[in-house]
Amino acid sequence: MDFELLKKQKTEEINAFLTAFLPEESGKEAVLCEAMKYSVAVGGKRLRPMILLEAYTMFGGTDAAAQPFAAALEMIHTYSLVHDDLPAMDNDMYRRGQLTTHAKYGEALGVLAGDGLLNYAFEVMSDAVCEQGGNGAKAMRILAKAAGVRGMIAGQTVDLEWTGKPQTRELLDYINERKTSALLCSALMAGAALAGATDAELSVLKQVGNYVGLAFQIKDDILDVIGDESKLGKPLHSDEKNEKSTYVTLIGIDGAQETVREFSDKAVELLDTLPYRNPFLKELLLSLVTREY
Ligand code: GRG
Repeated sequence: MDFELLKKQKTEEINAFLTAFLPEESGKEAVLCEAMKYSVAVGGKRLRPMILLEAYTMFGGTDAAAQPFAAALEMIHTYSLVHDDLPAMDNDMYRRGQLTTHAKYGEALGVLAGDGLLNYAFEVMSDAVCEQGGNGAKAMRILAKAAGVRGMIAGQTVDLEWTGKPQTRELLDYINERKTSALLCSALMAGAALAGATDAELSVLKQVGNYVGLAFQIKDDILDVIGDESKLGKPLHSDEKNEKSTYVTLIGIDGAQETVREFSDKAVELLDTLPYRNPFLKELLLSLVTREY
């Protein structure tokens, strides 16, 4: 089947189980569940859950055991976007073509919906660990560390601290490896771990994810300058507005494009050293370089 069609079908499958894992809008806290659902349902490419599920398949997984972890990862990713959009951080009003959560529900619910998504992700994963056993605890540990204080939250902290100040490439890589690569690495690693991959294989996937994440972030920075707002679903020039250094400000658009290609080639080269194949996953990782949103 054609790659784009297959991707669309897989996205729809993810959307269906993701919605099913979210808390029902009931009780006096219904508005919290509504804001959580809104944050997730407004769109998104579902890349991280898709990568997790594809890594699971690549290493021999055949059942639905990876779904709670894929859903939890998208909840964690969504919480990070919801909090990143808050007035205290980037203060953005639009994302995924819709009002951001705080713009629609107010700042307090923006904070709480993000908190809710992060916490619920761990409820969903710990339920799966208790009910399914297997390698679930290992997968949950991988995801927790990637999202945590030495991972994504560290990247965001250092990013905010250095906003408005000139950055070196080394510092930018430090930020990008944590803010962006960490979750993408964890998607590959958690999926593979659930299917029983060895620590040596997980270490290769970590390097693959790192390159994919760096390429993905630099592409994001390029799109923020020369992308199409209607495709991106958010205004351009947010990095300029927030006085952020990026690969584009450091080495220009052409240099940044070249670096995206270089990192993406390295990712695929490393993926090919593994003894298993998943052509869809490979194409998905390659497609991140040419993406327009
Ligand atoms: C608030 C702890 C905390 C972290 C926030 C995710 C993040 C860190 C900031 C958002 C801004 C940003 C540039 C993040 C880097 C990762 C990235 C490019 C996210 C967007 O991911 P996509 O393109 O988004 O997969 P969709 O909407 O498709 O899910």
